[in-house]
Amino acid sequence: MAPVIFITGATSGFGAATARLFASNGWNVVATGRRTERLEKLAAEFPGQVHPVTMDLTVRESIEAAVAGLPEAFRPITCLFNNGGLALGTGAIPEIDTDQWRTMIETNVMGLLHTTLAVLPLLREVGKGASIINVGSIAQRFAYVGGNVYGGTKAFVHQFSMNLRTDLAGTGIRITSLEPGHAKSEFTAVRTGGDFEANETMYADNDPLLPEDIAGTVWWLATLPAHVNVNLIEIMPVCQVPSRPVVLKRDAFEG
Ligand code: NDP
Ligand code: 8X3
Repeated sequence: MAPVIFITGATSGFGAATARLFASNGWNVVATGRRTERLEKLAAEFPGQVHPVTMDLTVRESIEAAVAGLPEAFRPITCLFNNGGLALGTGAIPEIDTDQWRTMIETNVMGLLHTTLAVLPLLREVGKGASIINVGSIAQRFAYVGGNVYGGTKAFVHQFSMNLRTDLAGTGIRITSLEPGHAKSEFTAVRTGGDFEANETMYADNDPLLPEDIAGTVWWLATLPAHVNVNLIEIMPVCQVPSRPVVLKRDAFEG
């Protein structure tokens, strides 16, 4: 039977590129997300190889139903790509919307947890060589104005990945926290509430990571020899440069 990758957020960006790469290389793909039409289009590109499932990460029952309903050929899950997620809003505290905070936490944190729990029994059946790849972000380590809760959810992903390795010791399942920087997808359109022009501008005069770069990294991770675990990968485009913390002048302080 073909190995299977279970992908959250397969309707766009990293998830869609990863689905295409794995399906092109003979894997069976469980492609999940809320936008059913996009999933069906993806499935039509690879007849019989992509199982599209409409699934909302913020609804636990939706995740459990997706896993329970998997056809036999899509049950030996060798890789779980916990990728679905989002940032909402760019405001600094306190200029924020707490509903956006809740959505980010329910999606990036609770959605990832519930998916992991639901898929775990199938990963354990595969055992040695199986892997979980969790998408964090450089926002978990590098602070920026407006990154507040988004960065917090990704810090959760980082530490949860490390803790999960400890809990699953002896199962043979590898776990990686994959932490990308500036990458072109629909991320900025979602963050700005649907501003696709802002999305284009963000990447117009620079060379960001592309979804295919992330897909290639996921492929490398999933196909490493079974005894190798990469704990974390922080990956940026060459055009993105880490910088040191800022120092405020005295007159920048209130009062
Ligand atoms: P996209 O917006 O292009 O893709 C996000 C995916 O997440 C979509 O497929 C979307 O599917 C899915 N998703 C969002 N909310 C839900 C939900 N409630 N239920 C199910 N699926 C959901 O962005 P990216 O490809 O860039 O994002 C993928 C991951 O990478 C995210 O976790 C993001 O935080 C992270 N990331 C992105 C970076 C970037 O610069 N682009 C850098 C570092 C990390 P649908 O809307 O159909 O449900
Ligand atoms: C997305 C990267 O730095 O725009 O996770 O938040 S960043």
